[in-house]
This record gives sequence, structure tokens and C-alpha cells, in this order.
Amino acid sequence: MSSSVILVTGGTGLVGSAIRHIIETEPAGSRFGKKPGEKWVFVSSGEGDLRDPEQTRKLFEKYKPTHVIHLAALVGGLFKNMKYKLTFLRDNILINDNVLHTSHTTGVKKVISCLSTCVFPDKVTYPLDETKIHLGLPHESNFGYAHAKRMVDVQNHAYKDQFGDNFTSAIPTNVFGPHDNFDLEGSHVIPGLIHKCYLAKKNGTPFVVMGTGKPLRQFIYSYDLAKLFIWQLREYDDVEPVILSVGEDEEVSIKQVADAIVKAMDFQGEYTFDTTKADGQFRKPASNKNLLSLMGGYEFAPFDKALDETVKWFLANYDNARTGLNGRPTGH
Ligand code: NAP
Ligand code: GFB
Repeated sequence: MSSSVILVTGGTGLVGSAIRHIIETEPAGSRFGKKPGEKWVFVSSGEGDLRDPEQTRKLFEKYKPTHVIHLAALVGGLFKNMKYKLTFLRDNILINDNVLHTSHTTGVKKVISCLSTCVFPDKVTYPLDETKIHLGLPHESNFGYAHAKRMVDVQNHAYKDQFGDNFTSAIPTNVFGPHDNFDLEGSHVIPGLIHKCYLAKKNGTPFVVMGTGKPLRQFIYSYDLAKLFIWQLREYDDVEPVILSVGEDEEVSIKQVADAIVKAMDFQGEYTFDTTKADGQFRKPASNKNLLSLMGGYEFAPFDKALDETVKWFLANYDNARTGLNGRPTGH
């Protein structure tokens, strides 16, 4: 990719910040490091609301990207998804259509969009693999977000079919790491529980986990996901999506996650489960066999070590993090 401009939409979020960290810290010229002639641009919604076609056009005119890693989205945990299904559907459809169509009209050489394992059907044989995206309805709790994300795979195939555009996508599992959204209501489980455990320790109140603690999830550390996106940008040119995930054998229960957070926070207080709250989808086990065969293998960070680093980052950056308690916006 001699002289190229890589635009990362959603460049200020959990995943975008991780890609920036890897590109800025990995040895230049290495597999995941910055290559000569590459200019990386990380943008926030402050530089352009991608729900608006005109603002999207202006952003592309300003940076003239040759490649796009499209991460920008309305993102949230189970409880926010359950509450705002239409907003998750419409905002993400608008953002994705504007980014893909502007990439097409401005001749972008490659776009990688970001889906999520919650796009897969809720009732299908496990493990989930890339061939099963459209084989049934997604889980009720997040059908708005899931259908908007599935549509990206349909759009990619249509742009490829009619115009030959090199638009593809990635399907990460649940992600965690520094710069996450730690808002108590809208966040995902790991940042939500880290924040709740922090407040329980600080205020001497019980640490309350939502639901039964039985659901199972796979969690990928944001810095690992960042490297996989850089690999996909440089070494993968197929329209078919790729699951970017730790292995199926890395599934953990929400209770195991909460136990690990209690340990990482050295919390000694009362620790309970509020079983009146929703569990959401019981599990969504995704296979990373395709990824590992394409990449020739990859060593993921151990979960406990990555969780410790995330807790340390949160404690060190509490005043400026997206906690929902300090005026920093935690999502649209
Ligand atoms: P995040 O931390 O909430 O960051 C979202 C990013 O998108 C921010 O940079 C935000 O800009 C930008 N954005 C939001 N609405 C926008 C708009 N209308 N116009 C322009 N920019 C907008 O999200 P994330 O967790 O990094 O997610 C990144 C991608 O990964 C998303 O596509 C998400 O669906 C996908 N994903 C996430 C997970 C997960 O567990 N987090 C799992 C699977 C897939 P501001 O900083 O200005 O708000
Ligand atoms: O991470 P999470 O919100 O997303 O929730 P999903 C995972 C599980 O954690 C659920 C439990 O079983 C929750 O009941 N949980 C326990 C909590 N305590 C908490 C808490 O304090 N906050 C949260 N958020 N959960 C999302 C989809 O599903 O996965 C999104 O809705 C997206 O669209 C995301 O795909 C990656 O894994 O259930």
C-alpha cells in the first residue's frame, strides 16, 4: 500500500483507540506496525455526524481516504439495546449507508466494516461460523442493531456484484479494554461491572450483577482485535466477512467475569445477583477456525491479564473516562 490514507471512522472509541495504540506503538514496518507511506486518520463524531450524507461527503473530501476501517456506530450493552431498538436500527443503517456509498463514489480502494456476533441467528447449530449470518432471526434483545449490521454484509455483496468494489467486514465477539464506555446504564458487561465494583468499594455498598450470571460469552481484548483489523486491512481481500474472536473454548460465564473483576478490584464487600434483570441471549459461541487458518495462527492475550490491565487503566483514568458521571458523552 505505497502512499495510502487509512480513515478509521469511530476512531475515538474502544476499538478505534486500540488500533491507534497498536499503529503508534508496534515497530514501524512490522506486521502490525505502521508501513512507510501510510497516513492514519482517526475521526470522532465531532468531525462529522455520519448519519448525515453531506457531513459524510465533507469528511471524505477533507481526508481523501484510499482505505477505510469503518467502526463508527451507535453501540451499547444489552439493556440499552433492549430500550432503543429503532434508534439502533435507524442510526446504524444511516451511518453504514453513508460511509459505504461515499466510499464508492469517491473510489476508496477497500473498506472493512464492523459487524458483531450478535448478528447471528439465535436458534442455529453451534458453533457460529461465517456461513450462518442470514440463517434465521437474531436474538430479540438486539434485533434493531443486529439487522442494521447484517445489512452491511448484503451491501458489501451488492457493491461487489454491481461495481466490483472491495468492501468486506469483520465480526468481532464482545470486546473490552482501555477507552471503553463505562456508563452504568448503556455499557457492556465488563466495563459496566468494573465501574459498579469500583463504586461499591468506594461507597461500601453491595456489588450487584444483573441477571443470573449463567449466560456465556467470548471476550476479545481490544488490542488483539486491533491487530486483527490491521491484518485484515493488509492481507485479506475477499467480500466474505471474517469472525475476529478468541476460540470457542474461551467461553466464560458472566459469574466468572464478575468473580475476575472482584479479584482484580480487590473487592471484599457484599456481592449479589439481581435475577429480576434480563440475561439476554444465553450464548453465541463463535468459531475462529477460519481466522486462524487465514492468519497462520495468532496468540491472544490471557483474559485475566487483559482484565487486570483494563481495571488499572480505568482506575488511572477515572476522571476522564466515559463514566456517564463526568459530562463526557457516553454515546449518542
Ligand atoms: P464506542 O467505544 O462506543 O465508539 C463509537 C465510535 O463511533 C466513537 O468514536 C464515536 O464518536 C463514533 N460515532 C458514534 N456515532 C457516530 C456518528 N453518528 N457519526 C460519527 N461517528 C460516530 O464503540 P466500540 O465499542 O469501539 O465499537 C466499534 C465498532 O465495533 C462498532 O461498529 C461496534 O458495533 C463494533 N463492535 C463492538 C463490540 C463491543 O463489545 N464493544 C462488539 C462487537 C462489535 P464519538 O467519540 O465522537 O462519540
Ligand atoms: O455485554 P452485554 O451488555 O451484552 O451483557 P450482550 C452481557 C451479559 O452480562 C448479559 C449480564 O447476560 C447481562 O445480563 N450483565 C450483568 C450485565 N451485569 C451487567 C451490567 O452491569 N451491565 C451489562 N451490560 N450487562 C450485546 C448486544 O449483547 O453484545 C449488542 O446487545 C452488542 O448489540 C454487544 O452486540 C457486543 O453480549 O448480552
